Amino acid sequence: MSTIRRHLRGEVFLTSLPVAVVVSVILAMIVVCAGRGRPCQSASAYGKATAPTSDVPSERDAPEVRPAEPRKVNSLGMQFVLVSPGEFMMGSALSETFRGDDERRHMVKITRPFYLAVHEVTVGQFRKFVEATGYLTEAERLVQPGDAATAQTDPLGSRTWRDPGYAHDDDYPVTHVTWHDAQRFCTWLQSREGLVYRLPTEAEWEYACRAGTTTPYATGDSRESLRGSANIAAVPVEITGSAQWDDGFHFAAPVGRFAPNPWGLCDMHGNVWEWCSDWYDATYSGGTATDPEGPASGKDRVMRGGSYRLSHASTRSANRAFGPPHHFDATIGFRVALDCRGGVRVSRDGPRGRS
Ligand SMILES: [Ca+2]
Ligand SMILES: [Ca+2]
Repeated sequence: MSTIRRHLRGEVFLTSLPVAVVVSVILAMIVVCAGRGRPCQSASAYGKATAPTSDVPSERDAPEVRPAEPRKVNSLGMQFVLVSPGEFMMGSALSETFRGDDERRHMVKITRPFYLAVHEVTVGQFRKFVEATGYLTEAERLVQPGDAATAQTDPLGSRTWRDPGYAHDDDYPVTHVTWHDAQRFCTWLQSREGLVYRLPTEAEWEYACRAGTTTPYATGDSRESLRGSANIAAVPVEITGSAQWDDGFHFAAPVGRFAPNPWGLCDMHGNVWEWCSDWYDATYSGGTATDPEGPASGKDRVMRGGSYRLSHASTRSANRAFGPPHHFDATIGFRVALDCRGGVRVSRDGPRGRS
């Protein structure tokens, strides 16, 4: 189909890299399937995993976070901005370039304020979680050093958050984390601070990404508008017909290296994909247009924002991607939301705010 051809022609191309790295990236591209670069790697490539449940706390109350402060910093040093209620047009206009069929434009109301992390969760923050709990990510439990099968599937994808396959430090976004891993991090943070940490819903994510804008990107209409605001992939002029993109990073960049959006959030466009709490549904069904939370069940979880491995097409505010909740690779991370309301409801899937 045309969308797949578009992806193979133009979505990813990293230049000025060692041959081995380029080969690795091309192999990685093969496992990124569907129209606009959706990392929907099948479960079979990594084997099956079951969501760990041993450290899920039981239901209990938590102190209320009053949404009075426009910014907060938690005990890990994570910065948050207050996202106020409002309404916006979710999805994309029919005329939007690179638009997907699952981006039906519709009004969404966000009635509850929440805090959203300024940055993607970093390696250093995730390390504190691991050191405190002894947690092993699903990638660590599945990936065996020298495992020929996983190495052939995706040389970078078969690594773990400890060694993502490129130079990094604690300020880089954590990668190779599954949706389950992200939930465990939220559960731990909730236990540590007695506050409701969770993944943002898909609607909350797009609302915050747009930050009041209606253009394909919070920065404007074009790839050029993203300059200085997003870490995306270089795309050669022979593919796009326009100038090659160079933002200084072939792989992930330390969080916050690029300019924030109008609401103070960094890397909503690009750097690493971000898991959302919702099950994916192509029609946005399963919820009303007021504080929608997605379908009650499903096969894949939503991820948003594109990554350093894909072009501007995948980092559009409305672009939707998805993958099995046990999927991981070198381009997937997450950011967390903090509820403004008291009370914690913990399910097998992780913490959610009380309605
Ligand atoms: Ca880049
Ligand atoms: Ca991102």
